[in-house]
Amino acid sequence: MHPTSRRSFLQGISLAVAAPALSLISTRASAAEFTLRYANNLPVTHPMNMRAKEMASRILAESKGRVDIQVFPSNQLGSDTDTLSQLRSGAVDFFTLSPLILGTFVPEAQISGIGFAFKSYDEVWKALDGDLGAHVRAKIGTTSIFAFEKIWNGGFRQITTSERPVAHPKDLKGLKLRVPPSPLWTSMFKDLGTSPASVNFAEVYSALQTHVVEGQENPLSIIYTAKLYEVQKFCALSNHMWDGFWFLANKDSFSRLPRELQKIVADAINDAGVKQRQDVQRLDQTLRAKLESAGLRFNEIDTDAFRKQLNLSGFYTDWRSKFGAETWGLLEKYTGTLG
Ligand code: X2X
Repeated sequence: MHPTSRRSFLQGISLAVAAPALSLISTRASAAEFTLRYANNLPVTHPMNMRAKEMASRILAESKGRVDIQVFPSNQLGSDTDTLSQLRSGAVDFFTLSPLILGTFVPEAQISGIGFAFKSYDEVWKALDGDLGAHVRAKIGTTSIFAFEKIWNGGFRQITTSERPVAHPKDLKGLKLRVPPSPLWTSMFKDLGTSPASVNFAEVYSALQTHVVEGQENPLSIIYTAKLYEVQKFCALSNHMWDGFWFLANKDSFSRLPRELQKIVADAINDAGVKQRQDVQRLDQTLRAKLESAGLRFNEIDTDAFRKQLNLSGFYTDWRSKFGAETWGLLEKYTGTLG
């Protein structure tokens, strides 16, 4: 195809379709000895992708052009569920995924998502850089994939809705709420009284826009960069759970790199993750004002009532017995007694 006609052809189709085509063009142009594909679910403007871009440049420079990490944002290679399968088979080399969605493959990974467990980022990083994170990474490492040491930041999650504000568990009764595909998410929001629907992130904007669901929950940095405020009216500052992204790799793909290149890649990924944590933390503090001026209305919640509801429903006792005393104990080592 002639370059000009290709361009006008691309203009005629949606960006979501055009973007992978453009990325594939750059794959073919790569002169590197090792070309590896990194997929994620977030928009290019999110700190995850800004740091990933910087990380890929560093890897290209430090490897003297031998390793080219190609970044595919916004679920260009498929939904999270699809991409996890591709990562397991090696069709995708790297993927950042919520520990809770990874829970569909490695159940123990969900432990960091227990509702109202972490009270601060300080607690989160101590636990995930400490024994809790090591325990989860060891479980992941028994499969065809592994997680790099430093988990990336999703953030503390907040509930948004289109029809009514949420301040108390009674406001959630019967609410059609989108949750990511993960047993823990569904269980928690069932226990909080909603009617949860598992929807991959790739479909969330349109599910909200067409009112297939009435609400969703995500950190402010994602509500902002994915423009969810365009299709939601209210935001409850619930901080009901912290979520992150394990930076995952397919073991066979990674082991094809010579040792010295493995080190360059791992160091750059972990360093980028630590910087990305701070970026998201900073955004958490500034985005409320921006979202308010975009029309989103904020309120606080009655946190004790939410915790009480989860206690009464048996959420903590059920999940404690599912995870077992060892894994649960590693969480409580950092959060104090839960439930
Ligand atoms: O799917 C979501 O809501 C997101 C983007 O926060 C996750 O990756 C879990």
